[in-house]
Amino acid sequence: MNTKKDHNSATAGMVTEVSGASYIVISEDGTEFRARTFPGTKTDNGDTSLVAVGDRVELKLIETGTALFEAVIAFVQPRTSALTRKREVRRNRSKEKTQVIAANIDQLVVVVSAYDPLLSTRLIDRYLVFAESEQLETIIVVNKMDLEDSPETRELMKPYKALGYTIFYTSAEEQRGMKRLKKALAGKLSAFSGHSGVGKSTLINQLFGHERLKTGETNEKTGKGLHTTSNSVMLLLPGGGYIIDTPGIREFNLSDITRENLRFYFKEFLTFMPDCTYSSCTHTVEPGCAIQGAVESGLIDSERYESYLAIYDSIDQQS
Ligand SMILES: Nc1nc2c(ncn2[C@@H]2O[C@H](COP(=O)(O)OP(=O)(O)OP(=O)(O)O)[C@@H](O)[C@H]2O)c(=O)[nH]1
Ligand SMILES: [Mg+2]
Ligand SMILES: [Zn+2]
Repeated sequence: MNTKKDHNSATAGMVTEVSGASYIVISEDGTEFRARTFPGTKTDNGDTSLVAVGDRVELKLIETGTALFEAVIAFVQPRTSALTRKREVRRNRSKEKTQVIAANIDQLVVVVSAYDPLLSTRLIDRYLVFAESEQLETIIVVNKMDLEDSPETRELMKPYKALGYTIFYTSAEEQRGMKRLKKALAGKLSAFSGHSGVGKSTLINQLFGHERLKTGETNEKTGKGLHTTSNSVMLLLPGGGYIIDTPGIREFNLSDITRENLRFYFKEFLTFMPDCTYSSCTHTVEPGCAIQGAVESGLIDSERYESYLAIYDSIDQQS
């Protein structure tokens, strides 16, 4: 058992759970603390969430006794990355605030299913654009392979393999491919994301070998209502590494992706772009476009290019 540190001593840790203004912080030696912020909490992270799941923080421990909190957060370390979403400011509905869903993520795990819902490469491409724009490492998990293990499924994934993305074929139902996935998650902070129903929660429960997501919502230690309204939880994997189940991409803040910078997030475009006739080429309709040329000669996958056009069209020109 871990013993609590001395009164008033400082310690460092990572936020694994957020519930309103209270946080669970796990210290480097594995001790869990209930913590809160206070007016003196310092950060250089700008005008976003003060504290988010995944944040590395410095704690100042306080006298516990019967108090609900065991520590205050003195300092929030600068974030290496932040998955964010836009939220209306409650008192001023026309205003939006950037809310951090998860900080310091090492990799995005894009989960799709081979069947039910049908595998959509358009959706994969949207996730990859987002991951590239955030400079996140990405792995793709094709789940429910027990339902549809056809050559077509692997054929659809070929362009992604060629682009260097790691792909795992799994069946959470039949526990296939789980060992390799577990290995890829070890020692990292990973965010799971994907369409509803693809099996994210089932996969995560399989990784734990028991139903962890439900128990994650109620804290075994305190047994208090503190965690019932929790909206994101980071789970420590038995083999090391943390995972977080995030909302789908519709919830993500994509406002940094514009018609002008979208081209850079299709990484196979980069080598061809300098050869376009017009330096301002949007790679949509221009004559002498090297991207369109590469698509025609099969050097760029035509489905990927279709995704580029679809995302391009979907981006509001004003934003
Ligand atoms: N056949 C089969 N069914 C699966 C597999 N993985 C999950 N399912 C089923 O798919 C359904 C959805 O799974 P969830 O794990 O809840 O999906 P999710 O991605 O967490 O969905 P949201 O929480 O809505 O985003 C459940 O009925 C699961 O039992 C699998 O590998 N094979
Ligand atoms: Mg789920
Ligand atoms: Zn072009």
